[in-house]
Amino acid sequence: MTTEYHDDPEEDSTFWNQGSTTDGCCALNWDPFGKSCYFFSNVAMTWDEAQDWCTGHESHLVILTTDKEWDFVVKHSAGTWYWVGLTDRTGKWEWVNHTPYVMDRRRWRPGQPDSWTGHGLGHGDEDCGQLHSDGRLNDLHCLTQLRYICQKHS
Ligand SMILES: [Ca+2]
Repeated sequence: MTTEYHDDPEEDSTFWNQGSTTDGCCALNWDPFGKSCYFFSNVAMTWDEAQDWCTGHESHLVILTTDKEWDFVVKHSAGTWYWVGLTDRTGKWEWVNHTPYVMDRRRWRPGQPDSWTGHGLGHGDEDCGQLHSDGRLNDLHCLTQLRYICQKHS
């Protein structure tokens, strides 16, 4: 006797909803949240190399706008340092899509950003934004090798 599995509409809808329509579909190793997919890297590289990697994968270094996005990313990044898509190389902090960053002190570690120059990494101060292990921001020299978070709009 054959099963009626394939004729059961509930089974079908369960199957189709597994990707979750509100979260969209994400590639393997990319995590869905809201209308985006996020990639938390396991390897470390400079800020520019990280942004190039993201761009090569149809994404960009993560842009954090809403409290919900912050909560999601901080939860997934806890305990590790990651590059995010924030830099003040042009003289003012902005996101990688060139939208201005509105300074929000509660998102930064105490005393940061400090544009520190004692990093020993050569020319310049700290111009690139990093999510610290405590979920708050710090500025680091862009040549520092860190893991990174890419964001892709699904
Ligand atoms: Ca700093």
